[in-house]
Amino acid sequence: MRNNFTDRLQQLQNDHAMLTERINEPAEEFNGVFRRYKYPVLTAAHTPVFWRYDLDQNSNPFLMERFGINAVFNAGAIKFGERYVMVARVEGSDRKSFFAIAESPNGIDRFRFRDYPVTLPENNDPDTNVYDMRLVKHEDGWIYGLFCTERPDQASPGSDQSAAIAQCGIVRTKDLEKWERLPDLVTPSPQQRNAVLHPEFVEGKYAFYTRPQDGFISAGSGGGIGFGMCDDIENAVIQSEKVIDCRKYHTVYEAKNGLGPAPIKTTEGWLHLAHGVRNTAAGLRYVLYLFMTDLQDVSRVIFKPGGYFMAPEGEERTGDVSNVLFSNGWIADDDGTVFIYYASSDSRLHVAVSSIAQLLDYVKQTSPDGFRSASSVETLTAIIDQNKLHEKNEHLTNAVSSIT
Ligand code: M1P
Repeated sequence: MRNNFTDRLQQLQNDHAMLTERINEPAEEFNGVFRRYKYPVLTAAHTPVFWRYDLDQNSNPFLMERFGINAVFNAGAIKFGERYVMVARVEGSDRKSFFAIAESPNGIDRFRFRDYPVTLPENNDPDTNVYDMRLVKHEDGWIYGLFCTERPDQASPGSDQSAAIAQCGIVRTKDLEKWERLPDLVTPSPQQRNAVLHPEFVEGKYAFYTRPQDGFISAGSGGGIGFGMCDDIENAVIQSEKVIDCRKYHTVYEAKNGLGPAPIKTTEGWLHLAHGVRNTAAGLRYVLYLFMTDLQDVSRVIFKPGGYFMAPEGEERTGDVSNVLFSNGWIADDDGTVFIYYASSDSRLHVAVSSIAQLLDYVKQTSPDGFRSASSVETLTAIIDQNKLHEKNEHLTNAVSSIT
């Protein structure tokens, strides 16, 4: 028995070390916009062995898990000094999520969890479940974390144990160690998920992207990416939300949508990454899309390519909630590299790498959604015409140069 315990523990520790020290490799496939990486950057198996097991043979003679981790997904991300840091959503086997910080030296591999998860301060209304933190370094000097706090819906009949209210919780920190909890964001909407803080003041106010929604799951009469402002982040009340990117019939964001991470500022506008949801016979399908807003009027969409930017592929398509890609974290490095952290099927976290130049090219040069099949054919015909003309010109140039 003794050997068995020791051997198994050694094996667990070796496996964990191999996983967390493994060098990631770029995937072969490249679409010109981003490149996926072969291995997920964080999974349940990345959580420390000493989180999951009691390592004392006397109290755990069978070396069994004492704390099950179901999934690691939907992480906020930030560059902190030279480290690439994620605040991941870790979900236990009891379905409760919590936040834990993992850090990497290069943004693509060797993410390691800190020894302890984040002990999140609470306000007077305790959170039942917390998830999907958006991290943003605001120009006021604080790093803010906006997340979803979920509590039971007291107004619903007692027989319905799934009725919940989602609201936006707010914490802030300077060092990613000590967190200060602020009152939850107040908006006109009965439900609030996917709220994001804009990194700069707008007209001297704090600006938020929101997602007005009637129900916990369903957008109802609401939905769309909203925008609102408030004077005081320590008591954040948004009096009115305007929808800046709405749901639309027969698009990839027909059922609902929500902003991902805080936008990235470029010389040409603010780049936004969002998720769009549509309903299918196989259930909801979540994909990622990009758009850009104006530098002066941050709530004005100036470019929005049609369709999705990224959709679940291969193994990404299966997991706890299958057919889902979700992102609430990306990091723009000083050299223009962009690390996009996305989760697949509410189960694991991946990285895809792009650059500001590629993302700008993509948002500016990809045709917008024409909302009808005929308009898709028009767009495609124009591309084919242009390529045929280009081919003809190449032939002519080659013919002329072979004569001269
Ligand atoms: O299960 C898919 C996603 O569902 C929710 O997102 P949304 O509010 O847009 O429907 C969130 O619970 C998210 O965490 C989850 O990944």
